[in-house]
Amino acid sequence: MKSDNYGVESIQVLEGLEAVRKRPGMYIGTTGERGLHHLVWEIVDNAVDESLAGFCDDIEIVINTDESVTVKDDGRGIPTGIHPKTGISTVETIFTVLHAGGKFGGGGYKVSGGLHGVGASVVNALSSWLEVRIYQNENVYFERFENGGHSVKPLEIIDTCDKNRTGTVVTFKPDPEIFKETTIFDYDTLKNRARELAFLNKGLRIKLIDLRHDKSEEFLYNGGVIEYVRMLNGNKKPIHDSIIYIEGSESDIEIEVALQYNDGYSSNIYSFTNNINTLEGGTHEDGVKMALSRIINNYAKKNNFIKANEDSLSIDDVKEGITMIISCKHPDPQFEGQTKTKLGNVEVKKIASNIFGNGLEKFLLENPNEAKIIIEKAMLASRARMAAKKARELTRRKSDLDVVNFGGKLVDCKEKDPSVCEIFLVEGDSAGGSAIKGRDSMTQAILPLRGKILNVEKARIDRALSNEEIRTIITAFGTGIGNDFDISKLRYNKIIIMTDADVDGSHIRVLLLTLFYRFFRPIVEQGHVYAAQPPLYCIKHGKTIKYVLNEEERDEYLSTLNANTKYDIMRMKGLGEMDAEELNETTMDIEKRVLRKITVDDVIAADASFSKLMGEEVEPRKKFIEENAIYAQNLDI
Ligand code: 0R9
Repeated sequence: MKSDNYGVESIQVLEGLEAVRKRPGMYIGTTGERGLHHLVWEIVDNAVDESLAGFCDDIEIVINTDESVTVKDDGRGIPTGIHPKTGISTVETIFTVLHAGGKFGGGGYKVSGGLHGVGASVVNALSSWLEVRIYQNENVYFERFENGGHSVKPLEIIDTCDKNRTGTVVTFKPDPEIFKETTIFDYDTLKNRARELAFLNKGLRIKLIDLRHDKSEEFLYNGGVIEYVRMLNGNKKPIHDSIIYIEGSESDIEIEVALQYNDGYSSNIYSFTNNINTLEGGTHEDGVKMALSRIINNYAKKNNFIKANEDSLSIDDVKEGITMIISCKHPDPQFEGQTKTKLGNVEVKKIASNIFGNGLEKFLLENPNEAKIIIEKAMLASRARMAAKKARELTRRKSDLDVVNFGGKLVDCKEKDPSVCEIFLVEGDSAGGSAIKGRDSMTQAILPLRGKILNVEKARIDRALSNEEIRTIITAFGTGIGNDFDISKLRYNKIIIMTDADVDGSHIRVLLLTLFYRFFRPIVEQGHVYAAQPPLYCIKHGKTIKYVLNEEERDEYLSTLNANTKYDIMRMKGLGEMDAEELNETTMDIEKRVLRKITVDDVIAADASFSKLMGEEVEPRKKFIEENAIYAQNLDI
C-alpha cells in the first residue's frame, strides 16, 4: 500500500492523529516542558513493558544533537506481520491507531503511558518525524512517518542483522509547531526518571546518553527498591543498619516494600503502581501504613515496651524518620484523585496489609535489636506528640476575625473570601512597614518576619511549635498542621514570600520553604506558594519608568529604545529601603508585579535537596556548596 493510496481506514487513522494535534493537552497534559518530556516516557514505557514481560533487560535513551530522541530496547521487537483487523503491519498500527498498544498487546502488567496511558501513536502525532527500526528474524525492518504521523512508505526490510539480535529502536523529533514553549530536552529531568525506573525494576539496565554534551550515565540496580531507600537515606543518618525488604504477591497483584528509619523527624514515603508515582497515595499505601502501625504496636505490647494502661503508638509516631518505597504491580490499576495519581482498587488494601504485615512481623521477631531501636524512636515521637498537642492548640485559628493569637504582628486583609486573598511574608520590620502602607488592604495581608525562622529540618514538631514565628505562620494560614491539617481552611489563595535578593534573603526563603514542605506540603503541591520578584533596575526615559528584573531584561528593554533616547538607569535598593509607593509599584501591585510560582515538580528530588541543604549532616552540604559554588555568581543581587 502506498502512502498516496490510503483506504478508508487509513483516513480514519489520520483523523485520529489530527485530533491529537488539535487537542494535545488532552493526551499529554501540557505542551510545555513537561509534555515534551512526556513523549519520551510514552516510548520508554513500552520498552519497560517488554522488560516486565520478561524479554528485555537493556534500554537506551539517546538525546541526539538535533533534539530528537532515540529509544532502544533489546526485546522481541514489535510484531512485523500484517495485522488482521487493520490490514496494515502491526508496527504501523501501533504508531497510527490511538490506544492500539493496549488493545493489541497481550497480557502482563502494562506500565504503559505514564500518567495518561496514550501510547506511541500520540508521540507520532506530535512529532515532525518519527522512525522505527525493528530487529527480528535476521532482518532490519524500517518505517518513517512525517508531519504528525503520515507514513512515508509502508514497513519494509532495509537490511539484515545477526540472528541473535532482536529489539525495537524508535527515533522521534517533537514538532515545534506543537511544543511552542520549548523543544529542548533537559538532561536532569530524563536522568531522574530513568534512574527511578531502574530502581523500580531491578535488573533492568537503563542507559542515558546526551550527544549534545557528550555525557552518559547508566542505571542498573540489582537490589531495586532496597537501593532506592539507600540512596534516599544517603544524606541522612540511619538508626539501624539493614534496609527492611518485604515482597509478595496475591491474585496477580505484586507488592514490594523497602524501608529504613533515620534520626530525622519527617517521614518520606513514596508509593508507585506500575512504575507510576502515586503522589496522592491510595489503597496500596493505606494497607502498608495500617500494617506498620498494627505490627509495631503488637510487638511493643507483647514485649512490654508499652504497658497495658498506656496509649498505643499512632501512625504518625511509627512513621517518624521513616524512608519507605512501596511498589505495587497491578494488571488493571484504577487511578483516581485530582491528578489521577491515587490508586483506587479496593482489593489492594488488604493484600498490601497482609503481605507487608506478615513480613514486618517476621523481621521484628528475627531482629530484636533493630526492633528495639525502631520502637524506642516511635515512643520518643509519641511523647513529643503529646507535648506538641498543647502547643498546637495555641495555633488554632478559631475564626477569620480571631487575631488575638497574633500578638499584633499579622496585619490581615478585610476580604474574607480566600480565593482572592493573599499573604505576604516579609523579611524584616522595615520592609514590613512599607508593605503595610503600600498594600491593597482589601485583599493583601502582611506578616513581617523578624530575622531567621527555625530550621524545621533539624527540629521535632514540639520544638517547631514552641517557636513563636512558626506558630504565628500556622495560625495565620488557618490550616493547622499534622493530623489537623485541612487545606480547605487555607485563609489565603496566594502565600507570597517577599525577601531581599541577597544571601540572607535566600536563606530565609529556603527556611520558609523547608517549613512549608515539611508541615504544609499540599499548599506547595497545589501551587499556593510564590516568591515575589523585586526588580533590580529602574530605567527612566522621558516620563516613562520601567522596572526590570535582571540584566537580561535590562539589555532587552534598552535595545528596543530609539538610539537617540536619553535614559537613566538606577540599581534598585533592598526591600527595606523602598518606600510604600515604590514597593507597591514594583513588587506588590497585582497588575505590575512578577511572581514566581514555587512548584514541587519532583517531590523526591526536592526532599533530597532539602535534607542536603538543611539537615544535620555537614558533609553533603559541603559537597553541594563545593560543586555549585561556580554557579553562584550574583549572590548580592
Ligand atoms: C523502543 C521502544 N520500544 C517499544 O516501543 C516496544 C514496543 C514493543 C512491543 C513488543 C516488544 N517490544 C517492544 N518494544 C511486543 C509485545 C507483544 C508481543 N510481541 C512484541 C505483546 O504485548 O504481546 N509491543 C508493544 C505492543 C505490541 N508490541 C503489539 F501490540 F504490537 F504487539
